[in-house]
Amino acid sequence: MTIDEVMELAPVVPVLVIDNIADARPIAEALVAGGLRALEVTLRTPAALDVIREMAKVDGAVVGAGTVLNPDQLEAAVDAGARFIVSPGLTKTLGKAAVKSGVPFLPGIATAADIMRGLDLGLTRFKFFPAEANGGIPALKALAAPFHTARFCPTGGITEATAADWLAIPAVKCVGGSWVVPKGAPDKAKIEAAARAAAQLRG
Ligand code: 3PG
Ligand code: 3PY
Repeated sequence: MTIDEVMELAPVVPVLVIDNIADARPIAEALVAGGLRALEVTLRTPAALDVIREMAKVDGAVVGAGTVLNPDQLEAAVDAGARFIVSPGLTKTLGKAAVKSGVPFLPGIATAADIMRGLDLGLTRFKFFPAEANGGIPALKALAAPFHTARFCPTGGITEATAADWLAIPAVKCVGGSWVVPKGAPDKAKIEAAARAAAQLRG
C-alpha cells in the first residue's frame, strides 16, 4: 500500500488515544463498520503498541501509528503491525529511516521549510499539524500554493462541523481528527454512527 492509497481509504483518519487494550478491537470494528478503514493509533499511551497488534487483526482495518518521533519508535510500530506511520513533525533522522524502511509515511509540517525538508527526502504527502492553531484553512491554502506536488492531511482542531470545508481544498486528500472516538468506555453504536457520518463527508 502507498501513502496515497492510505489517504484515499476514507475522507477522515480517526486519531486514536487508547488506554485499554480491551477497547482496541471493539473500536476498530465499529470504525471499519462505519466506513473508516485507516486508523491512526497514537503512541501516547503505554498500551499503544498492543492496541496496534489487536486492531491489526480486524478485517478491513489498515492500522497505522501516530506520534512517531524517532526511528526506534518507527521500528517498534512496524513490528507491531503498523502499515503506515504518522509523525507530528519531520526530522531528517526520522524521514530518512521512514524512506529507507519503505513504510507509507505521513510526517507533520507547519512551514514551507518543513515541506522543503520533505521534498529533499522525496516525500510529497504531509500532515498539516496542528491545523487550526497554525492558521486554519487560509494558512494551508497559502502554504500549499508554491508546492504543486504536495498533498495534505490536516489534523488538529478539526471537527465534524469543519471537516467538509477542509476537504474542499484541492490539495487536501483527507483530514485527521479525534472527534470520531470520544474518550471513555467505547460505545460501539455511537462510534459506528460517527464513523459513518465522517465517511460520507466528501459525498
Ligand atoms: C492530536 O494531536 O491529538 C491530533 O492532532 C488530533 O487532534 P484533535 O483532537 O484536535 O482532533
Ligand atoms: C500524530 O498523530 O502524529 C500527532 O502527534 C499529532 O496528531
